[in-house]
Amino acid sequence: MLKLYEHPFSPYVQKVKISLYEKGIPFEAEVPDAFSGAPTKFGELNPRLEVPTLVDDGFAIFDSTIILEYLEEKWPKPAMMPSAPRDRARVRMIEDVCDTYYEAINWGLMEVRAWKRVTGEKAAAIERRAAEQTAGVMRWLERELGKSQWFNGASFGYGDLCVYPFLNGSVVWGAGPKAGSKLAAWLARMGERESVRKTVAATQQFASSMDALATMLESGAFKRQYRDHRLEWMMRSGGVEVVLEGLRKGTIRFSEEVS
Ligand SMILES: N[C@@H](CCC(=O)N[C@@H](CS)C(=O)NCC(=O)O)C(=O)O
Repeated sequence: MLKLYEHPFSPYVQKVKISLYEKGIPFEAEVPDAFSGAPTKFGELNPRLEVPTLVDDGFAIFDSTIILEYLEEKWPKPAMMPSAPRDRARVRMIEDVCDTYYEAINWGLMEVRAWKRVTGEKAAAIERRAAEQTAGVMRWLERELGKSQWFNGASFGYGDLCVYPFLNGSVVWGAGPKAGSKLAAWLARMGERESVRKTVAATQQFASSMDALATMLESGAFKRQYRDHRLEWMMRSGGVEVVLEGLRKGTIRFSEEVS
């Protein structure tokens, strides 16, 4: 059986889970011991120490986009990817914006609100930047949706499962789409799908752990990964001091060096 190393909160994991459920592929899920940044057995499967990591009969694959491609190629039915080359390019662009731009906004809010990297006026200023950026990305998504019911085109698919985890992240932070908007209607349609319901239900078991995060960060149990777009987000959104403080305290890490 496929094994998915995951964390239910991870939007990248959620993309993969929605696809697995939609395709009806059985899998077992495990949260790895990976988030302190210290070397563990998990590092042999994924040197980046990231989830999702999918293991198929001893073959380990990292990165949600690569995993989704693998699933599509090995289990082509039902297809998640649209068939027309333009639509395929379009949904891949939507995925890229969500993975490398939208994700950082929700991640940054978590750094401030849950991990409590900053408080008071400094936190409020960073949150204001996040609110502006969220509104912007939602305007962009509304345009991408256009008159369609689905990001994928005529029916649900890849474009939709790539947007959902990020838009739902905004909902979790109290910044969901405006009532009555096209995006709100799309979100409601997504919420009716069993694949989405199961994926979201799995987050519940970890919901209560949110309160302890700031203390756990101080204890060294977590070393947060400030890689590429996340680092850029923190720098551009007023969090230079957050980065410097995290480096001083050793509570942040960058991408692993390949060797
Ligand atoms: N590009 C990767 C990103 C995966 C990623 O960033 N995963 C996060 C969880 S959302 C992670 O495992 N971070 C490790 C850490 O924070 O230590 C993908 O698409 O799978």
